[in-house]
Amino acid sequence: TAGEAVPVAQRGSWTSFLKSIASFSGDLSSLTAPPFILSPTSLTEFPAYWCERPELFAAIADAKDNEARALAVLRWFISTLKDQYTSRNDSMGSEKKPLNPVLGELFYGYWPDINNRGRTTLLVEQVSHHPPITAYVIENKSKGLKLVGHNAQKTSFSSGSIIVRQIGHAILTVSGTEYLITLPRLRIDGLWYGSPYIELTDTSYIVGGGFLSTIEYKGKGYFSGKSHQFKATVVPLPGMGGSATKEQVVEGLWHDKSKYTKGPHASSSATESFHDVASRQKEVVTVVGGEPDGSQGDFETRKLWNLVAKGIREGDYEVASKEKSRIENDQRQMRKDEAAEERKWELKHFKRQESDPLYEKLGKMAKISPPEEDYYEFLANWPQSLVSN
Ligand code: HCR
Repeated sequence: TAGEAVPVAQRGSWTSFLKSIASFSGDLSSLTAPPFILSPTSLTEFPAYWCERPELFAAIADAKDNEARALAVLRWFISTLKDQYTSRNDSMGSEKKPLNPVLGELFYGYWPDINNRGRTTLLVEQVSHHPPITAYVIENKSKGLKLVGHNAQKTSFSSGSIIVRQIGHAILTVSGTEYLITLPRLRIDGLWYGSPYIELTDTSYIVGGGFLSTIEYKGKGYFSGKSHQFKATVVPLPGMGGSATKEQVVEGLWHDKSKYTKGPHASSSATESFHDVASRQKEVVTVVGGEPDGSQGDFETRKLWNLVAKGIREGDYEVASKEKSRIENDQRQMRKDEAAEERKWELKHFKRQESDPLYEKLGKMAKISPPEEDYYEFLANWPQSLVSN
């Protein structure tokens, strides 16, 4: 039946929410949804998912050659998918609708240096409200690793599911060598029952350092009868002097285990394991305020949404929606004032650039479309509180 997981009193509003999604194209995040599906977390916190296994990120820097590094990048990337796309199901019972960040919203944090893996810092800024675009940087300075990216979504509705095309890309720099990372497409299923979950579809790429990884995503009933399947093919790029001449293939479940199925590591009778996500606990980021004394400023996500999040967590939706309206009205007023004074909101940490030469160069090697994308250049201005902590 419709809305099995929907509280009886909210079934009507859930049905009308689904109807509005079905007849809607554009910015889903701005639609009002019934309380049971609201998450107390803003989208500006999501880039932390890129590094909840900080030792796998650090391991990229320790790889001995280009080929080992390509595999280390792939292993780290695959390890982030469980956190990116299934963690709300684990913590809240289903995928929920995140808080829609305001322009200029900020999120700062770090993962401590443990066992010589180095300290990793995270900085996020909401660089656009309409459409929502989030820019981020994650850096492990002592290992020479930096990930800079931005993220937006284009949503559509197709046979009962929401299809989310991710716009944007990330560039990973490993001591001067760059890797372009593109993002998978999402299908949100389970809407009818009121318990949405994500399946990844299509293909994403990692290209750089002389290698190309092509990652194909499939749901139930394709490569096997299980959800969250992937197949990644790693090949040396022509003319890049890669040591391996043959392709390597890794197959498995991105939220669980995967193994080599082709290439030198798969040659023994018992194929070697590539990765087991659950073998390690994930490490949640430690949040740090960006003010000089380490406290949070008014635009820092946990302070900004504090009362809304509390209302959602405690089931006090009246407080939550009153506070949410207050934040939205403040924003509208700020935009009006800016227009009246003929000025524009200034980003704090990023500068938008029309095109990204690295995306174009690396994307061409893998025939990635679109051939061009804009990007947000990080201004290298980490808050002092984060660097010295
Ligand atoms: C689609 C989504 C907002 C975007 C979220 C993204 C794509 C953001 C970047 C992260 O790296 C990964 C990520 C994971 C989330 O699964 C995805 C969200 C899932 C739902 C949300 C919609 C805007 C809300 C739809 C409303 C439904 C759940 C009722």
